[in-house]
Amino acid sequence: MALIGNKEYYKGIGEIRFEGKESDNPLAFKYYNPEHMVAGKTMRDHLRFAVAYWHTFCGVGADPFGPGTQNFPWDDHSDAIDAAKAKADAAFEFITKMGFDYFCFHDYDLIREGDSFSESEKRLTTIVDYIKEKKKASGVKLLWGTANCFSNPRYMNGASTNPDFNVLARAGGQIKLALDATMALDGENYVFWGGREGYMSLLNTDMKRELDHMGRFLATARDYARKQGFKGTFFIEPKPMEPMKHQYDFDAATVVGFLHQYGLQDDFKLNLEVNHATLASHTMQHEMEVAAAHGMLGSIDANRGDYQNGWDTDQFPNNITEVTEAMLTFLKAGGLQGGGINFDAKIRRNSTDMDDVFHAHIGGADTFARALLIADKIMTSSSYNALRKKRYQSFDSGKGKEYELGKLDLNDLYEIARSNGELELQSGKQELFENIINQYI
Ligand code: XLS
Ligand code: NI
Ligand code: NI
Repeated sequence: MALIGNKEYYKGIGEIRFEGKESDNPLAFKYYNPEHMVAGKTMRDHLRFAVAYWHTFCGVGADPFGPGTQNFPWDDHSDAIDAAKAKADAAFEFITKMGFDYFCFHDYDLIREGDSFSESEKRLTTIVDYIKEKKKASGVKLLWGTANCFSNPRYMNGASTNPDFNVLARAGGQIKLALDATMALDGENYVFWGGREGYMSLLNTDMKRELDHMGRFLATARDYARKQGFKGTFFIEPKPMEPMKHQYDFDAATVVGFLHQYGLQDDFKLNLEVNHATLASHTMQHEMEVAAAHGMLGSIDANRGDYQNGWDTDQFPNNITEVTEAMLTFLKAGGLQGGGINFDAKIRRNSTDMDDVFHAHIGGADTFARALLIADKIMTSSSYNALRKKRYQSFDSGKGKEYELGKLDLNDLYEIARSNGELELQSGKQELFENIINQYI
């Protein structure tokens, strides 16, 4: 294995390999077999797993009731650059051992922000150069980069939607640097998650003006990156709330409308996150269907919520029914457009061993792999597709077909209604559909 730094952080753990579901080795994949062909592609090419830098190498488990519980050896360095390099060594060791192809980052996951804008810029350049080398040596790629425009107190009233223009400009400066870093690392996409783009109270908010500012801001960022030759896709990651009471990128349908309103629809697609879907009172499958219906199913942030709690718990995925339903939509849509499956998930605060994060990613990858296999079986061997198609068969020929082609007006419908008389009820057969999913699991 290609370790660049000489220190090994995840001691005693080798490369995680596929051993099949009969294996009792906890540090092996049971379902994720990267080279296995499903629906014309390898699992690796379908799923394009990515590790989220922020949770896996930065998140120490702090919560509102207590400090972190993880003791990351790379955090021991007092010098920001030493700490960032050590963290990058650990990150690339982990990603390589997992056998994943991708990672994702926020600018200040890579290195601590400096005391001034120009100090931060200097630090970012230094660590990007270092990571460039790590990428080259390991073959690990960047699925997407993004900027953290939500943690620093200066963004407490928003970044591109801040009522103070100078804060908006500061965010613009930061995003320019984050785009530069993403392009320097051959990032395949760039994400905007509007963490504080929303409001705490409408009483002090001019919503229309803030939306206009956000639309213009995204266009400005796009124009800059395109001018530098960036060919990748921009993703918006919807989330309805948290940290704000209300976030403008509420859900997939809201964002699709917003992108069209501001002329961004040709450059932007969606990065959908399971726990954000559930916070918006949707299923992940719903969000994916909406995105796919508009040709905007770009990428996935994989995790799960807790159905008894109402916040973004970001747990690793393990709900096979939920993920299977999502993978049905995934296959129907022909996969993701440019993106991959990023584990935007964190281990629990009381998971404190260095191997816990391996168990977490193995479980997440196996859940997606297993769901992909099941969904493919459902699509190819069950009556699922035929049953679904049959519900719409009245549109396949005759008057239904004419209607779809736009050939009937309201008077035509009136005539058909009159001559039909009363209609027989057509069952939706939901329980049968549910049983098919269960049968193939
Ligand atoms: C937070 C978001 C965040 C984005 C990237 O809820 O999921 O982690 O994925 O800024
Ligand atoms: Ni996310
Ligand atoms: Ni999230």
